[in-house]
Amino acid sequence: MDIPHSNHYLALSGGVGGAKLVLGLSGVLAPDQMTVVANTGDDFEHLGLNICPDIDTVLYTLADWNNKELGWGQAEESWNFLAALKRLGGEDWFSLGDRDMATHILRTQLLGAGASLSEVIEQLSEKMNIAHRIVPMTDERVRTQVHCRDQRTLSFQHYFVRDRCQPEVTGFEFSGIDKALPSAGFSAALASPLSAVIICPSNPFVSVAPILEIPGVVAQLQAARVPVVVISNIVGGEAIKGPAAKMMSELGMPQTALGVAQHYVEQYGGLVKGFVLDTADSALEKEVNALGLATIVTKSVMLTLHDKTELAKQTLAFVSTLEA
Ligand code: FO1
Repeated sequence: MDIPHSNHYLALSGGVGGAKLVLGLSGVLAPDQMTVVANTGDDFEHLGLNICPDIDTVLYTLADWNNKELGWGQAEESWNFLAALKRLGGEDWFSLGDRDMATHILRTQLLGAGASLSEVIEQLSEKMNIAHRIVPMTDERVRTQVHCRDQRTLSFQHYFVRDRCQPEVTGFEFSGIDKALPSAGFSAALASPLSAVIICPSNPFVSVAPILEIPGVVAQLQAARVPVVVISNIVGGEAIKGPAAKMMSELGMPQTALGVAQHYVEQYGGLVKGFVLDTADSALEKEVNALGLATIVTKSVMLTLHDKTELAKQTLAFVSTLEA
């Protein structure tokens, strides 16, 4: 697949599914052809540490350090710290592995010394021999809050890990987002000629929305007439991983790839031009087209590295046909 060297792509990523496609794209695009923008709405302060799950999932995945069983944290992990913390009565609901702890401690130390999150990621990427550019959506503090039917508002990790996604959701809020600016790397990519924005198969509500809803981002993409494509995170009525389908049901939306397409059209107007459906959802293609979206139908469930690079190639070929 020959991609003009001057092409540059923005990949928006959150969670495990996003990182998988980012890995596929990194196998097809040269480092200077892609900027990966990671969601930071999942971030939180825990045990005095700055934890950045979606950044770490992308870092570990591109470094091939990731724990393939869990989807998060590091491979070959041990849990001695966590067991010792539990023995002393510390909070052990959020599992921090011994190797993973090094990332959190170093990041907390660097941030405490005045480094930006972008600078921390650059330093970690360099140590992990990651050539492709990963930037946070913002260097400011943005935190996803989950509004629940029982009137509680939960921080994301309390909802997702401590309460195991059990509470019924009624909506989301991204505290701090109205004052947040795109990170320098994100801004630079938005200001440069972009071939496309690839919204990786992540949860639209809590992984993609925080990135797109940073003030000015959607407007800048629309003004620059950049083709934007979404790879559906719902396949055959299910989320590959995580609570997206459950959230859709609780929000009164159809838990289908069509429901995802409708959400993007309703939420972001004409921003999204293309939608990638899995072969399991080929019957929905005409209805997605009726929303004004171009489509391809392909294998989008990524189990092997080959699956990831194939989906990356299909997506890149697809976006080259899209008119912004
Ligand atoms: N997810 C869990 O379901 N349980 C955990 O104990 C857990 C620990 C954890 C530690 C570090 C890290 O980077 C991620 C971790 N995650 C855990 C995943 C995390 O909740 C992410 O926010 C999700 O991957 C969704 O993006």
